[in-house]
Amino acid sequence: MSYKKILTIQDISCVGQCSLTVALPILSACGLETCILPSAVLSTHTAGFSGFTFRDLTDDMPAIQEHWKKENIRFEAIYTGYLGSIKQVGYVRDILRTMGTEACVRVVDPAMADNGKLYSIFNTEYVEAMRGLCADADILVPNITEACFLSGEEYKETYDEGYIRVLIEKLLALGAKTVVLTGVSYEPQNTGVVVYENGKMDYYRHIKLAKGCHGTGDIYASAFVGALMNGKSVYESAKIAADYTVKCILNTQGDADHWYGAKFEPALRELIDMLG
Ligand code: PXL
Repeated sequence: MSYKKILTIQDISCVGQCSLTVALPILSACGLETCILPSAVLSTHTAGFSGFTFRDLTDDMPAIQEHWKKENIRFEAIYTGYLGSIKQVGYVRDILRTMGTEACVRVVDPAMADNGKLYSIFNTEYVEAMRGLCADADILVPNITEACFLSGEEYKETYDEGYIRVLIEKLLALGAKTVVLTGVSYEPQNTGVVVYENGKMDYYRHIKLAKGCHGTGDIYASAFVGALMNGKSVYESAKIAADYTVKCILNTQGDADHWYGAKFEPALRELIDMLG
């Protein structure tokens, strides 16, 4: 595989095993030169810690982008996650449109919600801005909650394939070309990923662990991009990312002190092995 330079745009939560502190090591382990554009710097993530600091880096973005343009820097993939503000979503859309190589793959994880709820700093205006971002995505990687907010469909705990089909169709209508929908569970003991690509919908089913972990959406999306940029198909990448995420949750289960994230580092070797 050729050496690839990719860009990921998401926050630095200094403590909490999510966003860039997860994406950077995972993507590097996958053999990719990983450039970063921090959307914000927080002392911790926002899910469970109280009193976290938040420095929004929106206003730094245009100058950073201008400098990269002057230096003729372009990326073979751009992967976006948790962003800092509505204004920033506009800057990120411009980066997606202008900073890729000709073959650039644009992966958008609309990281803004889980378990039926928006993360604490976001509101309906932010959801509207994220709908716009979907139009610039080659591949959209939402969880079910995010898919509901983006599509305007009601969030449900139990559902059938018809409901998932409607979610996917509405996400495609927003402009995403390919959708990888995570956390799709048709039965209590299993969950899985629905991959919609080129008019075809596939499902990869895997075990559902009793208790999930915070940050697994970021682990999943990072491993997905890592596999994809190693030449795996969208479906194969979705499967590798799911298997890796399950291993990370298994590593963490039973450790009550580790409530804030998943122990993804000990399983990196297995992820590298899965890439072959
Ligand atoms: O994992 C998603 C995420 C990323 N970054 C920050 C978060 C969260 C989820 O709560 O708070 C700052």
